[in-house]
Amino acid sequence: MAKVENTQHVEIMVDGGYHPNTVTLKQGVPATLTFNRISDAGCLDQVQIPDFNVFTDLPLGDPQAVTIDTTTAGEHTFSCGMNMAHGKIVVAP
Ligand SMILES: [Cu+2]
Repeated sequence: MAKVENTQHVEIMVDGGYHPNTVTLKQGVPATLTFNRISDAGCLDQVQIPDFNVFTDLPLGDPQAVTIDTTTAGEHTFSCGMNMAHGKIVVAP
């Protein structure tokens, strides 16, 4: 019997950009992204993921967890509050 992973978790460092800036998640497995802003560089004090109605402030040095709905396969962009720095979430089977 194949091993079943029942959660997935990715940490994204925010330091003037997003590292990594593309995150691949397995469809159907509950997912959490943690945005950890470690630098004051740039204007990344808020992250938005419009497809999931996420608009979260990122206090410096205070990691923020965001739950991602992986029910449906697809691609979703995220960005800073001013839509200047970008990243992408890929939900794939
Ligand atoms: Cu910005």
